[in-house]
Amino acid sequence: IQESPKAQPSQPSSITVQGSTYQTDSKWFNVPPNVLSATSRRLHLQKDHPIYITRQIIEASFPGPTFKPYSDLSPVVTTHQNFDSLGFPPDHPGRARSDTYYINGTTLLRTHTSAHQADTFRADESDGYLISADVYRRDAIDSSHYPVFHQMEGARSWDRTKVPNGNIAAAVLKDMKAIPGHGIKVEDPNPPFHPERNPLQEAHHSAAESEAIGRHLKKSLEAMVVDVFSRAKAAAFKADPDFVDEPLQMRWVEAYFPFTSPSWELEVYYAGDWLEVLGCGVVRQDLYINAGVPNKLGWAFGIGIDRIAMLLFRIPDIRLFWSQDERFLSQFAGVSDKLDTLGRFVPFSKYPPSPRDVSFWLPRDGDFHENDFMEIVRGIGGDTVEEVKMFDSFTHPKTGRESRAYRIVYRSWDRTMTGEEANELHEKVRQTLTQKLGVELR
Ligand code: FA5
Ligand code: MG
Repeated sequence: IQESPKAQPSQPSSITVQGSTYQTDSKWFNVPPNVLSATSRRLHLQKDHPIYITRQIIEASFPGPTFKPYSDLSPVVTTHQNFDSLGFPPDHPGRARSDTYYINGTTLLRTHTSAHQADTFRADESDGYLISADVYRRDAIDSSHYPVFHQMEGARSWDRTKVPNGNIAAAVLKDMKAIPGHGIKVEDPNPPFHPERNPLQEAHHSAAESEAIGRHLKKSLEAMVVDVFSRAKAAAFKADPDFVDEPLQMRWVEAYFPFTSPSWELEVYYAGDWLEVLGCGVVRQDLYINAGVPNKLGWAFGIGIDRIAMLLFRIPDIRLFWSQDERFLSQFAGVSDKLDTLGRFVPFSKYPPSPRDVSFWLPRDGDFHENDFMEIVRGIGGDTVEEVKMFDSFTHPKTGRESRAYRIVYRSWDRTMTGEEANELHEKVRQTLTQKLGVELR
């Protein structure tokens, strides 16, 4: 059978996720088999898995009854839940099929736990919530990015009609006293809000209210990261009393999200680089208004659980979480029931990498999305692909065509790969690129 260029992976007419069946639509469906099968793994619910343990530890910083935990919401949501309810404009790039896994035109695999914000603000009467879940994104391939990962959404609200004298700022600052302090200097050169980059929601919040909520938010999240690090340090000392750790370094960076303002991201210094661990901000008042609770206001955050787990256990590569190898899983046995037995991950010896390069001319119609390329590589190489990186690109001065060169590093975590095996995978990648993306190999 001859495959037509850019043909989609053979498409089932319906798929079943967590026991529910959904009709697919040939214009939108783009979920490859490896991603679809990951919907049943639910690592955040698998006792003693490092993602589960990390969830437990983060949840300990946001205890009940103030925060109500949820961890069993289906990954299949509507475009309304994932985007519209949060104020994403119709042309937002995150909606593109190059970035998001669609089942049909109105149904997708959630790209973030924020997809449940609007519903939870509407249904939940408590002062706060935590939502842990698997999320799905077409994205780059390297040691901290994987198409399936885990997030925890947290939100904390105050009700104007329920605080003394309706004074939100005072109530928030009073509640802030309950958050453990720390002596660590955090880089935060950002003003509490900025008229263009990070505006105060003037129609709804006073400067004092927004500032108090922002301070409560940052203090809560810093306390959580400090707690994670002190547990990681204790684990390391147990393993090696001479252990000397790098001091914890954190910094706040201004950010933009359609559903918070002002907004920030928190970065932690890890393995020689700043690693973004979460996004957060003061909730857009429209969300509360649309949820029928206009008197509430507060903050929300979304944290990458996998990234925190990497910091906690010093796990060097995000693919390891998907390993079913006993040498990996047995290292965490029993920890969920006794968090103080937490140990540090002992990496199994690294196998040699097999880097292979591929260079090609982009299609003449200019229709090339890097994530399509990433997915083909992942679809063929699976978890043996460690990293895909562009190392050269240029435009031909006469023809105007663009050429790209990528390095693909093949390396398994559980076994030695032969050079031949890498060659075979790479050859298959090269062929598939021409068939499916219409590129011309060089
Ligand atoms: C969001 O997803 C927002 N929903 C976060 C948010 C929630 C903001 C509530 C405001 C209020 P972002 O795309 O930056 O934001 O992702 C949040 C975190 O998920 C990142 O900081 C990172 O830790 C993690 N993350 C993002 N992409 C990946 C990936 N491909 N693999 C692993 N972790 C990832
Ligand atoms: Mg981000």
